[in-house]
Amino acid sequence: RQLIRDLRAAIGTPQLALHYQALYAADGRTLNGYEALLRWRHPTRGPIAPVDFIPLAEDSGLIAPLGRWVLDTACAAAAGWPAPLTVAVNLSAAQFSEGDLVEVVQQALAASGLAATRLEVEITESLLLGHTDEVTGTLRALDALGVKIAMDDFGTGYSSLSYLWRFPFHKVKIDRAFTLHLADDAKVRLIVKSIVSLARSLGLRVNAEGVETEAQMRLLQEHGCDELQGFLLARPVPLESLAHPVAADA
Ligand code: G
Ligand code: G
Ligand code: MN
Ligand code: NA
Repeated sequence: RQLIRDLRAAIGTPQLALHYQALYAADGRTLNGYEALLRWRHPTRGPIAPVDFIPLAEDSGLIAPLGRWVLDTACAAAAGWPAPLTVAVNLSAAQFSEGDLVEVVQQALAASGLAATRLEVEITESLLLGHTDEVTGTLRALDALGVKIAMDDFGTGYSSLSYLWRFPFHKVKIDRAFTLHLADDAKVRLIVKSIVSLARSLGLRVNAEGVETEAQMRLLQEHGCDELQGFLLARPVPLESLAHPVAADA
């Protein structure tokens, strides 16, 4: 398809860029780091959302070079931020099937000089479904390097509880569907309370996604979430637009 050819040609050009969305501590002020989010501005079609082109990349084998570019670019960006700010990168299932993901991550870290502990990878529950064996070894190897592993979109997938037990997660990201209904649905508040309590007892940190209102932020703080992310606090922006705190001597 033409779009696949266009995507292949776009890798490494300004058409493809990472935007960065700030992740804040529960106080809503202390910056923890950023999530890198891929953006494609097609020369004639304009912006195309990741949900529309990532599947194309996965089916066409382009996800390997694209995923490598994302990791290289995100690590290089984060190496320019003051420590201990982190960068979170989303991974897709096809990247685990390539078999060389650990090497790709190591190369991105080595080339950028970023400490492994400042890189976080985000994977979804659905990614783990049916891929458990090949993913287990890879996640253990990433964990051994010091890379942090977050479960993205938590609570919307399948069989999430056994995944928390079987894989070396450091963080769960509560899906924004929960945040959306937090203020008007007592059941949702109970679910969030249970997720936080479960994560706590397993030693995991809890991020809440999709924070759009002050009321949501307050409830998430009251429920003991460790990290907040959402348009209320920051939208994803290009690297040049980040206003993170500079090191004291800079
Ligand atoms: O930024 P936006 O809401 O459009 O992202 C939509 C989806 O695309 C999210 O689920 C996000 O995880 C995914 N996504 C964004 N950037 C990347 C990326 O670099 N790699 C992969 N595999 N998924 C991404
Ligand atoms: O699936 P994942 O969590 O990686 O998706 C991240 C996506 O969520 C990004 O595309 C980002 O643009 C989007 N996002 C981040 N914060 C908010 C928010 O407060 N509201 C909504 N609707 N989307 C958000
Ligand atoms: Mn994510
Ligand atoms: Na998510």
